[in-house]
Amino acid sequence: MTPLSTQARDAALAGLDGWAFDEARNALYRRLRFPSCTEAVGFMAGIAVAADAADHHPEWSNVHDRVDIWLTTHDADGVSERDVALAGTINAVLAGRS
Ligand code: HBI
Repeated sequence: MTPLSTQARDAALAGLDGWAFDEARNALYRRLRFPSCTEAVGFMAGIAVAADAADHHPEWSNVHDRVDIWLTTHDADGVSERDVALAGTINAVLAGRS
């Protein structure tokens, strides 16, 4: 799998609310906060189902009400369309919560 060019990645990011490029991890990055730890972990459980279905998985960490997410494609050694798609899924799930 091939990574997106810098130009294509920036164009994708322009359409992805809340996401940035993390140079150090060569990944799309977003930090989220939830009303509680339970809701943060519940969100992660929902995304895990979608990630398994797509066979594409986030790198993430949870501390209390905070979830940090990095999306990168190991097979491409960088950000690919699969990361853009998963970021879009995550944003859609978040939009559905409010
Ligand atoms: N998740 N983020 C990410 N990147 C991958 O390259 C990846 C994955 N999940 C599953 C997966 N690749 C598999 O297709 C391979 O590990 C076999």
